[in-house]
Amino acid sequence: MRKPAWFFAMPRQSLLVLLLLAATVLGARLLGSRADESVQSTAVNSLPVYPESESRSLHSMRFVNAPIIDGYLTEWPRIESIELNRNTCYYFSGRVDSLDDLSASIRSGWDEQSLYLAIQVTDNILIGGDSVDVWRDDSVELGLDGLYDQYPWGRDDHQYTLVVDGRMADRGVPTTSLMAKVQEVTGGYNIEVKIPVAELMAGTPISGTVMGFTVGLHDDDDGDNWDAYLIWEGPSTSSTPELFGTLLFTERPEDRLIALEARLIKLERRLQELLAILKEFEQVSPLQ
Ligand SMILES: [Ca+2]
Ligand SMILES: [Ca+2]
Ligand SMILES: [Ca+2]
Ligand SMILES: [Ca+2]
Repeated sequence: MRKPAWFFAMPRQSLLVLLLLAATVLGARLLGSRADESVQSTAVNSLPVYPESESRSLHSMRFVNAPIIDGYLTEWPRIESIELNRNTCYYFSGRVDSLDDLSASIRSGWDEQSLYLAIQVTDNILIGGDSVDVWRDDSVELGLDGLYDQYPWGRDDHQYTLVVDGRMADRGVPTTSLMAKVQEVTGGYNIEVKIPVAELMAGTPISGTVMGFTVGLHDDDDGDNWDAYLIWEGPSTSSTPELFGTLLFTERPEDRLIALEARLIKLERRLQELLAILKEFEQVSPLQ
């Protein structure tokens, strides 16, 4: 690549100062990150490592390795979960005979690109595909207020429906934005879903990001319309984000360390690139 004239005209001292400045800026950014890490570590450490889900909030755990979206949940750690049933829900309609009839366990994880959910639904009779409307069959609804602004109609707001037969919708309209897989199991079905962060917020989440969140469960045991509907937090999964619970993005200190190491490797590569440029400059332009 040809270098501009000013590059050759630049005295060696100035060039070294420039490189030093670049290294200082990169170092400062890294140290800043470390400072942030320290503050955030304190926040994380003040929480139990894997607490039971408290009312109205679920901790979403940072994943170093993204789960494979195949409906099998064996790679998911035993992290905090929401236990959703007729006794724990905020809203309930219809008839639920027992926990075997309708209940669910929900876990969540995240990385910089995606939000992940593992949903294990207990439902003794599975009905999918007999109704056109996704909410009239066995299905899970995820209500998300990505910006946590408690306004329900922004681009950050979604009501994703995942049906036992694999259909996916956003506010009842079929969507291809998600990656999800359903596996029927004895006594119910499991769903593994990956939601692009870009659907929910600008930029990337960090430990400490908060989103409005709730989960709904529809049960159909005899075809036609649903028989029961329950919601974790709020009377609706689409229009009442002010009554949603929250999803709290967090990470374990050991995962934070792995992420920091990856950033250090990146920084080292960038410094190597700068040094290579300096070496090339010295070879091309004799310095005073
Ligand atoms: Ca999996
Ligand atoms: Ca919103
Ligand atoms: Ca059912
Ligand atoms: Ca139905």
